[in-house]
Amino acid sequence: MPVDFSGTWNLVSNDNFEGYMVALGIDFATRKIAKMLKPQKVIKQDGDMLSIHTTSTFRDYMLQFKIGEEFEEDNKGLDNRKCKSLVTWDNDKLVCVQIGEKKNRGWTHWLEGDDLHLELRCENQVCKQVFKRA
Ligand code: VLZ
Repeated sequence: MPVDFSGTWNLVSNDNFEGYMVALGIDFATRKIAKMLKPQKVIKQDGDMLSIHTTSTFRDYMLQFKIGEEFEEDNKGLDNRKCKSLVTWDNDKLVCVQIGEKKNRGWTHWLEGDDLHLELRCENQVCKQVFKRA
């Protein structure tokens, strides 16, 4: 296992979350609330098993998966579109491909110094988030 993402992480920057939400078709009122949020991620990594719990004052999103094994993702509370998701290692980066209605959908996590980085992709939009340990 090249990297351990386990820990509690607080959002410190969020570049183009608006564009990402527009690409996902999130409505205006929800976007207005969501872009003010400072979500926290609680990540538990145990071998190939991962859980990523994103929490905020508005909505939470829980993801559990095994690296290398495709799973159904419901995106409940986000855009609610189901997709087939697969998370794999690309060197020290954890890459998720979310196959479904939206083109080029997925995300990548990696560590840089003490920070957790996340790139969220949908269609032609890229959101870049940085988290620091709580
Ligand atoms: O993260 O796909 O860490 O799922 C934002 C919740 C959660 C706030 C964003 C409410 C999840 C938003 C991003 C309302 C529209 C994501 C993955 C990588 C794990």
